[in-house]
Amino acid sequence: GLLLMGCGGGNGGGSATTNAPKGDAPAGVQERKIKVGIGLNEDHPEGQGIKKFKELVEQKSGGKMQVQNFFSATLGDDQKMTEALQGGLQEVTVPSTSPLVGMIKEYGVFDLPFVFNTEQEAHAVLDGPVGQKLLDKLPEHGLIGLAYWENGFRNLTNSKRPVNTPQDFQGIKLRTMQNEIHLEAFKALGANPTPMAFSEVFSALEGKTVDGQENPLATIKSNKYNEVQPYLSLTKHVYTPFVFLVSKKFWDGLSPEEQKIMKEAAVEAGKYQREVNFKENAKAVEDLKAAGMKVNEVSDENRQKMKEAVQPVIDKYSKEIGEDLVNEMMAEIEKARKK
Ligand code: KDG
Repeated sequence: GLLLMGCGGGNGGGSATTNAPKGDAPAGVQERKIKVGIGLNEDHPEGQGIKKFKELVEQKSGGKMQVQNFFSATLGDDQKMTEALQGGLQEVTVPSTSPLVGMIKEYGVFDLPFVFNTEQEAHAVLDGPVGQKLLDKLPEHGLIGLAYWENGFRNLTNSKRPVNTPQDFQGIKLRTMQNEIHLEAFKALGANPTPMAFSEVFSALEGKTVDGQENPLATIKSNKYNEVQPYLSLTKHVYTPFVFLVSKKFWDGLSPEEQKIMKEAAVEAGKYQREVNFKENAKAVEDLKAAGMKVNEVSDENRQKMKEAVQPVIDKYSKEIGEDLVNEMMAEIEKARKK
């Protein structure tokens, strides 16, 4: 399970710094090598998050636990890295939850379109009992989930036209993540979606294999999609998170002290990562406009019409995922809205 046992009260040499001699490591901490891989690059808030994770783990372990970060899918895409964790060939990855849905259908709650209105609502669900229930499903698949990080609200870019209404999706060839709810939702809107691993997206856009893609602003900016996509439409059609995954094979070999260091670092770096993401998002639209993109807002009325177009998909997948879980999530969102 995810509970950290035997941590006792103190954390030994918890005040050790990165440069501390290895002898100062807290009790129960050995030399460890931790390979962390993500699909995004090091400027992206997720990249900054794993840099923070490295700093924290090395600090808390007195330099004994060494983290090596790999950006831009150099170790592979989300699915491949997740499999590498299951096989014990890689220690950590922080993928979108969406490609995990083929393995654990309940993660599909985060793929239902037009469910969250704000980041705060999403955080309340992710950091509450629904989020924990989903993390608890990972160990039987050889994975340990330590925290949710933020990817965020996804927006549409394309080379055809500004998208304001459901009709505007008509015929747009769209890359989606490898997730059937996304595929079905974009089909319902009249687009022509095709699933593709993240690392292939830029060249697919550049070579016009697809007309568009959808991702949070920070990704559109850090991956320079503005160079190959003239239109950005602020559809905010779905909020998808990242989940911080550790190989269970690796985790089970760690001492309780080492597990505590990993867990604390993943949670602390996650808080930092959400802040970086928030700041990045706040200025991304201006930056992308300055880089030449034509940006359009989508009115509440048109967002509502888009939601109506995908409602059959929401209904279908709410049943498949399990209506109890979906209802529990909706109740959590309502609670967060009243705050
Ligand atoms: O590092 C995460 C990326 O690999 C990926 O999850 C980004 O949202 C993403 C996408 O569109 O594939």
